Amino acid sequence: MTDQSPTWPLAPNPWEPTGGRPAITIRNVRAICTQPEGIRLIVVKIETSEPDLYGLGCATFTQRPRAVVEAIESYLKPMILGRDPNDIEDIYQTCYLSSYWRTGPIMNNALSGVDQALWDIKGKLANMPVYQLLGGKTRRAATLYTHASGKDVSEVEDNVRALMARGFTHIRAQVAVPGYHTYGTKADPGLPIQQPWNESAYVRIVPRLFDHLRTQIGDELELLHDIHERIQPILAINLAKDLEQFRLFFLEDPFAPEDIGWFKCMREATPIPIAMGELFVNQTEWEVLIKDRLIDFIRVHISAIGGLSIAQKLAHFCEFFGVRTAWHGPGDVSPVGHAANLHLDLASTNFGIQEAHIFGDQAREVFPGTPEVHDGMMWANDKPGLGVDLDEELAAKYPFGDYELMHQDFPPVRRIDGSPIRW
Ligand code: CS2
Ligand code: MG
Repeated sequence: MTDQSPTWPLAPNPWEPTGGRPAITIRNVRAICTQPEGIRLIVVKIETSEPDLYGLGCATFTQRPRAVVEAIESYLKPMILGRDPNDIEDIYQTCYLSSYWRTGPIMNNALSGVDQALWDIKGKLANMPVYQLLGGKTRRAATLYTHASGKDVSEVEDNVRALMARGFTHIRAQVAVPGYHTYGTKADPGLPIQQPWNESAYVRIVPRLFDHLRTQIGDELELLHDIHERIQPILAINLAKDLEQFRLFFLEDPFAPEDIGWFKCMREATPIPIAMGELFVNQTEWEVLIKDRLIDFIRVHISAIGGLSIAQKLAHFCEFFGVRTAWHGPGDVSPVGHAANLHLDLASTNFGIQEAHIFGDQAREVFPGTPEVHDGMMWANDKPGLGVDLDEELAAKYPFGDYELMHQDFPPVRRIDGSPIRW
C-alpha cells in the first residue's frame, strides 16, 4: 500500500482557510480488480488519514475494465488526494466537470467507484448504514426478481418452479430460440462464436413461453421478460401487444437507447409495464421518458450513471412522476454495488423491484458482508457504511484473464445474413 500523505495538499478544499487542513483527508485511491466468479469486477478503495477508515465503491464496467482503472488512477486520484472525504457532493461535481466532456460508461464508472466509497466512509464516520443517510428505511428488505431460462418451455417451467420453491415471487423468464444464440439462456456449445440470431423466430416463441407458464403455473407468480434491445422497434411493439394478456410485471429494454423516440408509440399501442435503462449513461436519455410517463421502471446500472449520489437524485425525480426503481443487478455489478442498490432500495418510497444476482461462496469470501438473499428478498446487514468489505489477499487470487480473449465473453451477434446487431 503506498502512503500518499506526503503529497498533501494536492487538492485542498476551496473553503479551507489558507494553511488549514481538514480533520480527515483522502490519502490513497486504488482500483482493485478481481473476478471470483469469472466476471471482471472493479472496486475502488479510498483510504483516509484515519487508521483503518476506508471506503469501497463499485466501478465495474466489465467490458472495458482497463479503461476504467486508467481513468481512476490517472485522472480522479490526483484530483481528490488530500481532500476531505466528507465532501461527497463537491468531490462528485469537481470530478464530473473536470474532463469538460462528461458522462459515458468509462468516466461514470470511475466516478461511481469514488462516490460510493465516499458514502461508505461517511456511513462509517456516522456509525450508520448508508440507508440511514439516504433517509432511513421505508421497507424491511428489497423484493427481488431472479432469472429462469431453458432450452424449451418445459425446462423454463422446471427452473421457474425451483426458484418459487426457494421463495422467489418475481421471476424473469427467457427461452432459447432453437438454433440461435439467445440472450439470457445458456449458450449452445454447438453454435459458432459468431452468434447467429433470428428475430422473427424469437418473437414467435416468446408468447408461447408465457402462455405455457400461465397455463401451468397460474396467475399469482409475477413474470418478467428482457428483450435486451435485440429486435426491430416495431417487432418489439408487436411482441408487447402479444404479451399483454399474460400480465407481465414488466417488459425490459424493448428498445435500444438510440431508439427512445419509439417509447411514445409503445405507450399508445399497449399498457404493458415497461422497464428501461441499463445502458443509459446520462440524464438526457432518461429525462423525457420519465417526465412524459413513457416508462414504469427506471433500470439504470448505478455505477454506469456515476454512483449513488446521482442515483438518489434520479430516484427522487422518478418519484414525482410515479416511476418506480428497478436498479440493474446482474453478476457484473460487484457485491459492493449490489449493497449500494440495496441501501437505495430500502430508503426509496418509489422502489419497485431489485434484480438479484446470487453470489456463490467464492465471491462471498472475497467480499465479506455481501447482502444476504432469502425469502425472495435481499437484506442489509446493518453494519456502518455499505456493509461490505473486500479481502484483498483473496481478491488477488482471482486476477483478470487474458484481455485479448475478451471478445469470447461478448462475441458479436449477427443476423443470418452475417450483419451485426446490438448485443
Ligand atoms: C442484463 C445483463 O441483467 C440484465 O438484465 O441485461 O445481463 C446484461 O446483459 C449484462 O449486464 C451485460 O454485461
Ligand atoms: Mg437487461
